[in-house]
Amino acid sequence: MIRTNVPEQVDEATGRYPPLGLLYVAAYARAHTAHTIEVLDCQLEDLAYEAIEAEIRRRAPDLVGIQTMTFTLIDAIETARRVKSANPRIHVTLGGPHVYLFPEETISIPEIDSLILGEGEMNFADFLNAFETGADLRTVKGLVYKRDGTIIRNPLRDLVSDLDSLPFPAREMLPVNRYYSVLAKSTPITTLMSSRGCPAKCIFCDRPHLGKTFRARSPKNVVDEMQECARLGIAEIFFYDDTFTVDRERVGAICDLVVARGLRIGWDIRARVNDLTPQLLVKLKRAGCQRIHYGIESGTPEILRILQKGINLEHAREVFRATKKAGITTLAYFMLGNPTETREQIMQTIAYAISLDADYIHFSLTTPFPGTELYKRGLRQGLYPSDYWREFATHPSNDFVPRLWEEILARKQLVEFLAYAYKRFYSRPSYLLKRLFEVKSWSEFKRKARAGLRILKI
Ligand code: B12
Repeated sequence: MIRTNVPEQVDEATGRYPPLGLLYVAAYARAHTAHTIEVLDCQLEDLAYEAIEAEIRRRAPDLVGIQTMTFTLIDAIETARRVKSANPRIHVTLGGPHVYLFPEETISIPEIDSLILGEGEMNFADFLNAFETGADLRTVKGLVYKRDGTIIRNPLRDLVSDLDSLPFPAREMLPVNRYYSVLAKSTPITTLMSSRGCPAKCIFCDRPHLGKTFRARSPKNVVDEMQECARLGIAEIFFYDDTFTVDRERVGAICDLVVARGLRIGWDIRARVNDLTPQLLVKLKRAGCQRIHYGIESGTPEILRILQKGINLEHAREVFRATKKAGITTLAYFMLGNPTETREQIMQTIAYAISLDADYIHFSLTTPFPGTELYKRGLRQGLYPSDYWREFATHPSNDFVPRLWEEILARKQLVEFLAYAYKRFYSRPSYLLKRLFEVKSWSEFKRKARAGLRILKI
């Protein structure tokens, strides 16, 4: 895995979350094909490559599909190599955000036989059937493959318009009770997506494989899945929607239904401060929402404008107050080292972050990801002399280090600011005491103390 610019201590401290994309693909293939489907979470099992190879030999599949983010490309390729070493006749297909961004580069890697671009559920099921019967692969939407040394790229499929029609992710194919998060009050946890796509225009984010158009599942369908999670013994749900709250009415309806069904399960969401009202916050709390992650990103209006975040800092402060008043835990995300950002503006962001009195803060160093407007801006203005993400996708190397936005401050200074920001926030005695009094159980205490100690060592 290439190193992200999040401190190792924060990364490691966070927990283990089920691979939702794979579980969606698996559930659909199980429901719509006659194939035997298995899912292996190598991260959860902490499998070294030798162990992955042994596992492949033991399970002897005909086809292996691997989920690939740009940050996990190296691991995906090494896994593909191990699959081929176990048995060169096993077909290896890759899906996920990276392959959508760099199809030609990825399919050119010798160990990769095919790619599925975009949402994988239907494309993968069609592919499995064509693969088995020897049908013409040209009919499989979203498929990229090689034939006699030529790359063939089939047309893409439209995004799924009725998300309610998809089966729930096949969580029970993995050991449900081993997933946890340092943020959680209880375990096991799971993740859930009640919508796909995000209409916001933030320049640092790109997820074209799921689209910009917001597509939501119905409140009934979402609460049915929450109920299934409760039946599986899951204690807490992390909603991984890009923005859960785009449609306030839908959020209100989900809350009403959770209450009407008497469903008792904890959950958290990711939201934009613009979408929430005090009334909705009270409703969310009543329905079991115990934590809200807000992307604030900067404590200065100038930088927010450049990032096209579309939020107001005074309003954000009010929303934090209202969230707290409703009895919901708050988590705020900030990015340091943005275009045109000066030392003073970074200090302003850190001061603003502390003044919000959030329960948790996540600081990271701005890293332009491939496909984002931010990265394109860096290329346009000559900050990056070459398209290094495409070069990495073409020649993936373990030594690759994602670039930061070093327009004004150099990497070394930015890294120092990041450490300073974490220390300033997390080592305040008032903060530590508050956290200590909130802990409800010995296991929660152990999880949080371990994570806290790691952060203080940054
Ligand atoms: C949850 C999440 C995480 C979790 C992942 C934990 C987990 N196990 O779920 C955590 C918090 C750890 C995380 C971390 C990071 N993440 Co993240 N994350 C997400 C998020 C919000 C949701 C992922 C998800 O569940 N999607 C829902 C499912 C349904 O979609 P999906 O996974 O894409 O799967 C579909 C298709 O891609 C396809 N598919 C996927 N896999 C496969 C496999 C096969 C074989 C097939 C056929 C199809 C297929 O079919 C699926 C169903 O339609 C996405 C944004 C998004 N909306 O997707 C970002 C996203 C994936 N993350 C991203 C990034 C950049 C990161 C970090 C680098 C951030 C950082 N600075 O540290 C780290 C990297 C961590 C690492 N080293 O691996 C980028 C990836 C960009 C890229 N080019 O790869 C995204 C797209 C966000 C963004 N726009 O910037 N992330």
